[in-house]
Amino acid sequence: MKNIKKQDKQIYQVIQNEVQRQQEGIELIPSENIASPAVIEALGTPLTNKYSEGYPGARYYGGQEYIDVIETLAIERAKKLFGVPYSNVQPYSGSLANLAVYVAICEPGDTIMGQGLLDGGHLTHGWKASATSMFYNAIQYHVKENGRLDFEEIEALAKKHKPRLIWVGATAYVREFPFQKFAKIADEIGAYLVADIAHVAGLIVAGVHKSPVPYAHIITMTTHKTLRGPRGGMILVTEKGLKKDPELGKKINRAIFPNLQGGPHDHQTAAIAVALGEALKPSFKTYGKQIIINAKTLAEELMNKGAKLVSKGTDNHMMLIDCGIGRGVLLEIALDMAGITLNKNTIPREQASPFYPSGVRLGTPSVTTRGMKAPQMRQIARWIMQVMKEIEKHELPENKTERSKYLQEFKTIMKKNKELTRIKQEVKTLCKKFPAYK
Ligand code: DSN
Repeated sequence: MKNIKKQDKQIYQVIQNEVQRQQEGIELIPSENIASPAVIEALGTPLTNKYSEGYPGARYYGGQEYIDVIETLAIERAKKLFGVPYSNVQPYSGSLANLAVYVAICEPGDTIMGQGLLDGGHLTHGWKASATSMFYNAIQYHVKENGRLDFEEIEALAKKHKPRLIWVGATAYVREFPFQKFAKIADEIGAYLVADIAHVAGLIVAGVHKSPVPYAHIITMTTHKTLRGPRGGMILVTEKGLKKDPELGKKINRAIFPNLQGGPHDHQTAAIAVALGEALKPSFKTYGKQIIINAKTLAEELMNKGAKLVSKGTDNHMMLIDCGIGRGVLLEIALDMAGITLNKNTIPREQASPFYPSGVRLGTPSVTTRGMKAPQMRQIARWIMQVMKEIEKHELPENKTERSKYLQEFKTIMKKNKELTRIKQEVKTLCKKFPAYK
């Protein structure tokens, strides 16, 4: 970063601080990962200077001879990796990929169905705060008390409301998605089944979770979660999708550009191509397997030590700890002070609110990338439980107006907590042995 250092010391210093934070801390946010140096290099190239509205071979501006090669490589690698006939690698991120699906296959006002946000679903699957529920008639399905999808409800809702589109996929769901079961319901009512595999794409590529390709018509994902690429999104159309509508690929292309986006981010496309190249290597399968081994080990150890896990474990890369009503935020803050990052999250049947929820969400994609295995997972579980003990006596005020001030005071108290300072030092020592970047 010699040029930033010379030209803009302020930004240089903050970037350095953030890189140091990533190096010295344990990242457990399950939607985050550590992109490879090659991916980061591709992001920092002059490809960012180019405008390329359109698609390879059919652009609106000149000078595309190399950009076309890059985007074609990304498209072909995505098709090969997932075994599909069609891919679009231009979505700026997952939300835009999902919005493009609506634009491609629905009319405004159509009925759609997705997993509710408080039950682990994504905003763009029709949650009330998302534009998707303003433009479409969104029906939300839920999970049962045990945290598993409620198929009786899903089937009943599908038959009653006959949605045009059914989403399968989530941001906070710890079990494997039974794509086949969803397909049976969707096929019966003639709905499009769209699998949003943002969280589990890397697990599917590694072969440790079943692929939705035989069952879904369309598949969307982000490229930066378990897939370990740069930030970005992708849309795939399956053979099943093309059978339902041979124009589906073209409709998706049109929905991304010109309906929703302008010029693609070519530096991002190059970085996605690099990441897909990495995911095509056999070593990525080993990585995906290890993510799950690590998650199961971490979950077991947390439960052995008394933590209450939603659904009593995990099938994937993440888990949800039920911390008690409204207590998730306290654990997030205290762990931050100990150099361990995760996020507060709602749990099924949430009794608090999304802003002060009862759970935390954590996962293993990043720590697995760093090379950590079972012994480190057990150590992380011990640290989490120690931090939980430190916050035992603290309570979020019931009066909502007092909460923000209380949390400021709580942060100050936690900053001075000797146990947290000690853990932070131990975390740093462990992280040195498993560098995020060498
Ligand atoms: N923000 C993502 C996550 O953390 O899961 C979902 O879009």
